[in-house]
Amino acid sequence: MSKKPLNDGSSYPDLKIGPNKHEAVGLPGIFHSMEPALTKLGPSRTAKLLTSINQKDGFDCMSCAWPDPDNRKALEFCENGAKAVTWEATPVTVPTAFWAENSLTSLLDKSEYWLGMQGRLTEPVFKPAGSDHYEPVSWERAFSIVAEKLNGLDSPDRASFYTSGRTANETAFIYQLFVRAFGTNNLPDCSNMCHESTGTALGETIGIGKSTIAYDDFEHTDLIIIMGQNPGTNHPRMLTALEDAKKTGATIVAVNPLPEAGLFRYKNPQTVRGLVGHGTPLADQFLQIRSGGDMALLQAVAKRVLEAEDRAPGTVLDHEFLAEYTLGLEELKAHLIDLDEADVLTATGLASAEIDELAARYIAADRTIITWAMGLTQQKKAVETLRDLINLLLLRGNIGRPGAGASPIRGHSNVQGDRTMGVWEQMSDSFLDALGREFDFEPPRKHGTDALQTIEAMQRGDIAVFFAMGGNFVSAISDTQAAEAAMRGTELTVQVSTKLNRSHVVTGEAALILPTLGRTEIDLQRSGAQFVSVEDSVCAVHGSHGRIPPVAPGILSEVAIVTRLARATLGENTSIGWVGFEADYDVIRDHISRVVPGFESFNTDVRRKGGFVLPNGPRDSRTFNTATGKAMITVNHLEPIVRPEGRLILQTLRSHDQFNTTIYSLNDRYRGIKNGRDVIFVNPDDITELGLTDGQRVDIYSEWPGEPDRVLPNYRVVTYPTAKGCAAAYFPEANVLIPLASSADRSNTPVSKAIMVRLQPVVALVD
Ligand SMILES: Nc1nc2c(c(=O)[nH]1)N[C@H]1C(S)=C(S)[C@@H](COP(=O)(O)OP(=O)(O)OC[C@H]3O[C@@H](n4cnc5c(=O)[nH]c(N)nc54)[C@H](O)[C@@H]3O)O[C@H]1N2
Ligand SMILES: Nc1nc2c(c(=O)[nH]1)N[C@H]1C(S)=C(S)[C@@H](COP(=O)(O)OP(=O)(O)OC[C@H]3O[C@@H](n4cnc5c(=O)[nH]c(N)nc54)[C@H](O)[C@@H]3O)O[C@H]1N2
Ligand SMILES: [Mo]
Repeated sequence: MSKKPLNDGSSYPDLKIGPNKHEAVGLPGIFHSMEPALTKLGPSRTAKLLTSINQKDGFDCMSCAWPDPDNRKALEFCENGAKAVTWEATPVTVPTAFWAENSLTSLLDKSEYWLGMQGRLTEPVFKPAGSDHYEPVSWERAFSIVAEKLNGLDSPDRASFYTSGRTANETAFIYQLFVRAFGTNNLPDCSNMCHESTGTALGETIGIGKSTIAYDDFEHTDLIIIMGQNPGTNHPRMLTALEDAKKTGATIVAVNPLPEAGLFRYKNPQTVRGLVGHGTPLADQFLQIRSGGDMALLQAVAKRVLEAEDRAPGTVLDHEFLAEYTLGLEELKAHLIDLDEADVLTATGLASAEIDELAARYIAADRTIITWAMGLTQQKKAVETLRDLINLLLLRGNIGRPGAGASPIRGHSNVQGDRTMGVWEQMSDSFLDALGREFDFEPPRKHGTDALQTIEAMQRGDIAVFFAMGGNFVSAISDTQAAEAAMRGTELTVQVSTKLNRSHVVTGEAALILPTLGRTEIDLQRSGAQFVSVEDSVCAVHGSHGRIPPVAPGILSEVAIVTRLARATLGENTSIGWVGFEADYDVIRDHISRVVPGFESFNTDVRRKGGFVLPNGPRDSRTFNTATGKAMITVNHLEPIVRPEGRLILQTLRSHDQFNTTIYSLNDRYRGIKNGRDVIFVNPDDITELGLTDGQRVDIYSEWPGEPDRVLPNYRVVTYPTAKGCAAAYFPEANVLIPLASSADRSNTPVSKAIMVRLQPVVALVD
């Protein structure tokens, strides 16, 4: 079995633990963000990059899907955006000699951090079956290798085409077109591991799996409830929106097992007060919930809202809204009468008074927004939890009016747009009809495999070719060892990437790496410099224009890679004009305008400063495109997580210095971690109860019925104010602990936030 990156403990001899922080950004934030840029890029390239990020004529920051305000500041980026940009725009490249010098076997021992630090990929490389080395190949040869393999399959369903959410709209559209013209719906994506639960829950309750708010709504709201989200690290520019909301009088409530720095106080580096003062206090109430307890909390608040209405009829519920736009209120009332407060307290770890306070805030607020991210979506009961979240909003008509709404905060910068463009294994018939009409072919109708199903299909030998448009699938998916074994069982793996990662090292029999341009770079085609577009968390679509010259000659854009692969695979005689797509991305946008609703004047709208906002039924007109035409209030059965004696509920999360599987540095500043990642954060009472001590080294075991225990060896116990009974460790390392079978009901997202573990001491005290 191959060695895992970054988890053998001894790789971090300089690990240091300090106190966790209660405030985010300010001077250290800016300093940390400028430092890597200045040292690697030089001042003039840095200035060009940093003044283009998220500007109306610049490129879209690839660090998250947080929207841009209409009124942009001169520097519209955060520390972590600057890290993402400089990581991509580094002038360091992987030299040709690298491939001869480094065998795949030797690269298996390298960490994600090391792999990423080798620099940008600049030439296509091929690993033939039986060889332990990649070797440079021409682009033409690379495409013919893939095309021959694809065309030799006995069914198109034996190939799978993954997408990571950085891919722009134009690329995503022609990529799914190619995949469907080839004949399969096998289009797994990172969203399967991310906000899939959101899409499932919102689709069936309000008819669209997207946010029902606009950026401005933060300025018009009374109450913002932030659930299962760490904006200080993962969406830092959201802190500015929260700060602005505070100024207009909004109250903020945070629900999280961890006291994340950004939830409490924000020192805005764009303001004098933020630079030299104490910053702005954010959360007015912090509910330190147990992992997986949100469904119980949401039901308990809804029950209190209904009880308040009983006490003062006609004053609490939005009766007009409920009568006109929803179905299911009576069933919910009947269901919640039986909600057992003792179950709620066990599941949440909260006191009744804390829940009373939240309910009182919710009832007092005329307008409420609830935002959420992975703390809610990567749970076994994620879909039900989000259905309960929608119930709570519907009770007081908090959807489809200013300052109110449901707001999933997306992860990857264009993960939402990729879905809009058809990257999904289960696109609707109406989309497939429109696609088939536009390009004169019959798209396949059988649903494809999602991310977990792809690994399972590989295990059965059903997938022979795995093609990835970006990302780092073997590292990002759960059950690392099973996933790696499955990937090795394929015949050909192909990665379109900017930089090296684990997925280039754990390959099928044969493997290809196709280097591509990043979003920061100028993309010159026959008709001139091209731009692409992205959709943010609040459904705004805008252009992204590369600003610096490509890091090396000969790297193709993602669009060029798709069109050339399509021509090599499908032949020149298809009715689809691939050559024209590559020459001029406007041609692609014209096709999109006839296939995807909301994009009718795409080429005009995207050229408007700031872009355009897509139509959204619930937000715009309280139109709910569900099976019944109404917003659905639903009944969801609570199944609190039972924690056996001596076990902890482990969540896997991001450090401040990583982007998913990309590790920028070994520090996690807000949580007090320096020079290492092999730490498990545990509540001090649990440390005592388990007979452990702070600083002790433990092996982390996860248990799954009928399977041998999985283990993550040699982690340092760190005393941390997490909720009692809950622990935390970093992903992707901790993915070894999550069984493939552990996935959310119905959305099939890996349960990355609630893994039952036991800790076994390995050595007495170190340091
Ligand atoms: N700098 C940076 N930015 C990023 C990313 C990155 O890796 N680095 N990743 C991008 C991507 S793809 C995504 S999806 C987003 C992710 O953004 P987040 O969802 O903020 O990311 P996580 O680190 O997974 O943090 C999950 C949060 O949920 C909390 N949590 C865990 N379990 C529970 C629970 O049961 N209930 C509640 N209420 N809270 C819980 C955790 O304590 C943590 O604060 O960020 C995007 N932006
Ligand atoms: N245990 C656990 N597992 C998780 C999560 C968790 O919270 N816990 N979070 C899940 C979530 S929310 C997500 S979104 C997934 C992320 O899964 P992925 O999207 O697959 O992973 P990333 O780490 O974002 O991918 C990084 C790689 O993308 C490539 N890349 C970067 N920029 C570009 C570009 O412009 N073009 C191309 N073609 N390639 C590029 C680089 O080679 C880089 O190494 O992970 C999931 N896995
Ligand atoms: Mo994500």
